[in-house]
Order: sequence, then C-alpha cells, then structure tokens
Amino acid sequence: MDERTYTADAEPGDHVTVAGWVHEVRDLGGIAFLILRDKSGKIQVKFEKDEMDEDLVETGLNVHRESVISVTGEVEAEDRAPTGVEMLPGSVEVLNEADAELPLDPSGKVDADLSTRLDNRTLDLRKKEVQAIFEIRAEVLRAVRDYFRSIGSTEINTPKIVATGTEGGTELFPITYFGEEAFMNQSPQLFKQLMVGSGLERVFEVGPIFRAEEHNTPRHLNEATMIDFESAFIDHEEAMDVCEGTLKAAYEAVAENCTEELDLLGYDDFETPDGDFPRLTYEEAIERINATGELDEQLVYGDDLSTEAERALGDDVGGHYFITDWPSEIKPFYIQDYEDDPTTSKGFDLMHPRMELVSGGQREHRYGALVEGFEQQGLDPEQFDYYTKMFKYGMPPHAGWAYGVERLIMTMLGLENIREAVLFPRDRQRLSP
Ligand code: ATP
Ligand code: AMO
Repeated sequence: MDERTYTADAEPGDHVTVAGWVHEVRDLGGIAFLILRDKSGKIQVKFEKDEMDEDLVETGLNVHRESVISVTGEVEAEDRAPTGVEMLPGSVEVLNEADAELPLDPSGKVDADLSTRLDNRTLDLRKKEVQAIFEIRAEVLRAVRDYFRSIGSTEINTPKIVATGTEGGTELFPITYFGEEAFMNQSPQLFKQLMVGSGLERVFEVGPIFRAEEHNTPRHLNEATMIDFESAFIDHEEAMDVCEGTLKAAYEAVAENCTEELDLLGYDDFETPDGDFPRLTYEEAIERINATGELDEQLVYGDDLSTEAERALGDDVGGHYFITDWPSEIKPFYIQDYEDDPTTSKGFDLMHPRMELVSGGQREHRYGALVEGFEQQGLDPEQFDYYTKMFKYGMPPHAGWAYGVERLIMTMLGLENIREAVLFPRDRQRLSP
C-alpha cells in the first residue's frame, strides 16, 4: 500500500493516498462526489464523468457505503467542498467492499436504539460523537495516571481470579479453577491494602471489577472499570483531598485537550468543578434530605441512601460533595471506626448530584480490630488469612478509595445510560459482543 496520509493533513498541491470508509456517494449527473472518512475527518473526492477514465469513475461510484477504499490523487483547494479541499482521483482501490444493507447507519441520519447500537458497536463507533466519548475516557485515564504519578503512586495490577470475595462474599461470579471453586474479583480492595504494607506504600490500579448484581439500571454494570487508590500514612481526610484532586485533574485535562470532542457532544460550557467540595457528615446529609421534603418517608439514622435520597441531596447541594462519618454498620469491615465512637466509621463517599462516584475511607490496620470486624460481618476470618496475617507483620495506618470509571464519564458528559461509556457492556441481558 502507498504511504497513507490522513485526510486532515491533505493540503492543496499535494499528491497523496488517503484510505478510509466511503461515507457517502453523491451522483449529480456529469459530476459526482465520494466522501471518504478516516479517523482525522473527511475529504471529498470528485469524479468528472466525461473527463476521467471510465473504470475509475465506475469503481468510485458503485462502491457501497462504508466500504474500505484507498484513493490516490491530487489535492486541490475548493471552496464548495465541505473541508475546503477536494481530491481528483488518479486511482481508486476497493480494499474491502461492505454489504449494501447495513444493520446501523453510521452517518447517524437514521436513529438507532441503544441495543442495536451495542449489537453493532463497530459501526456505531464510526460516528464521531460516539468516538468522542471514548477519546474523552482515554484522556481521563491518562490524566488520572499522570496525577497519581505526580503524587508518587505506583501503578499495580492485582488478580481478577480469586479464592474469596473481597467485598464480603456476596454478589460474586463463581468460576471453576482447575476443579476448584473460584470467583471473579469484585474489587482490588484487599490486594491494594496489602501493597501499602509493602515497600510500595502508595499505589493505584485501573482495572476491571465483576459484580453479579441483579440490578438492571442505567448506572450499574456487571463488569465495570475501577480506579483504585490506596496510600500508607494518610488518613481519610487526606484520602478525600487526593480523591478531589484526581477528579479536578480529570476534568481539567478534558477541558483543555478535548475541545473538539466536547463540541461534538454539544458542550459549549463544559465546567471544571472548582472550590473545595463540601464535606457533609452522614447525619447532616440525612437532615438535609429530610428537610427537602422530597421523600415520602423521613430517613432515620442507619438508613442507606436510596436513589431518591441521593437525588434530593444532590439537587440541594448542586455540585460534587462528600458524605463522611457513615454509621459503622453500613460500611464494610475494612473501614476504621472512630476511637471515641465505635458506631461511626471513617468511611466516605464522593457524590455527584446524580449518583455516588466513589467509596473510600480510613482502613482498620490493627490486627485485632480487623479480625473482630470480619466476625461482626459474619465472615470467617480464617478464609481471609492471606490478608489478615500481613496485619501482624507491620501494616501502617492507611486510607484509600475507588472511582467507577464509567460513572465518572457518565456524570462528566451527562450521559443517560452508563452503557454509553463502555465499549462492550456486560449487563443482565448482554454477554456478547
Ligand atoms: P464546476 O464548474 O465547479 O465544475 P459544474 O457547474 O460543472 O461545476 P455541476 O454538475 O453543474 O458542475 O454541479 C452540480 C452541483 O455541484 C452544483 O450545485 C455545484 O455548485 C456543485 N459543485 C460543483 N463542483 C463542486 C465541488 N467541487 N464541490 C462541491 N460542490 C460542487
Ligand atoms: P464500591 O463498592 O462503593 O467500593 O465501589 C466503588 C465505586 O465503583 C463504582 N461501581 C460501579 N459502577 C458500575 N457498576 C457497578 N456495578 C458498580 N459497582 C461499583 C461506583 C462506586 O462508587 N473497595 C471499595 C472502594 C474503597 O473503599 O477503596 C469499593 O469497591 O462508582
């Protein structure tokens, strides 16, 4: 194949080969246009029927939409062309012809429902505005990684096949591991904690988690991506500072480096959250929720926050905020309680007005208290011996948290459904593609 030039780089006066997809063919009689699309944009290829080689014109004009072709020819300035330039083809090669009938219209002129789009994700992702979501997702992950590196964290990868549940043994996908029962991991929680006691001290992971939740909601997935952070020698307040810093770094990077993508998604006022995020205690949160009068039933201390409650508070606060000091009984065993008040935990959640984005907290690092916590949650500490025993050999005080990447992208871009933020979502109904 001749060396390929991106359509966006084709300048008047150049002789180039471009390659991509047939976006559209418009035959106007004596003159016809083929619009070729590649990752960088589109270019108009002009066919003048009376002046050009008949086979060439025939090839160019009979090719089905979305076929893959390459075109070699001269680039000329042309004001009437959509991008101000057009190509006069010397040769056209059809690299792979597409079927005449497509299951989905990549030009987006014909709307498709989400299910059809997900069944045909390859075609769906030929739409610029769909691509934009994944460019932004990639930029968020880049920014987050840079941010973590700037504060001295080491990226780790922990096992996804495990012997025990990490979040308490429920909602696990069982698998068979050489004849033994095993599970898909729900969270890197216990592994990342083990790493703060290693010489690494401060770690992060970006990876998949698996939850056999029966939910079928616009904000739950059965396979999601989590950004986990854990650090030795910090408390829950400092962990919240890092959590807030990570979110702002992600938003700033998108605002700065994804202007084209934001345009495609229709944002002219993309805002980076600024100012310190309010930190409400759980008690303050339920008082405020009750005071909105939005709920049918008043919340009482100890209740988990329903979706309606989260919404009511989100509307009231109007931006990102933390909920701290959760009742110990609704937070997992690995979260530490206040010394002077064992019914209150040092766990926190970061909330977007629409939903929870992060859970985290100061961890229980004292062996005795940790084992007690397992028992209180009805878990057999012996099953978790690989984890608990390390707390006997020098485990520093530590804290951490985890974001769900898809929820971060969903709330950042105002997407209606979390599945829009995943290439190939796994949900109750969907196991392929
Ligand atoms: P030209 O003199 O530029 O070759 P034409 O008058 O010979 O144009 P027509 O077949 O009359 O060509 O054009 C049909 C339509 O296509 C007209 O509306 C014309 O404005 C438009 N058109 C012609 N050339 C271009 C071009 N290079 N890019 C976009 N539109 C064009
Ligand atoms: P938690 O279970 O709250 O905490 O998960 C952390 C964040 O991950 C996202 N998330 C999900 N996103 C989509 N679909 C799901 N099914 C799903 N489940 C979770 C949410 C949630 O806030 N080990 C702790 C974290 C920690 O303490 O460090 C944990 O897993 O955005």
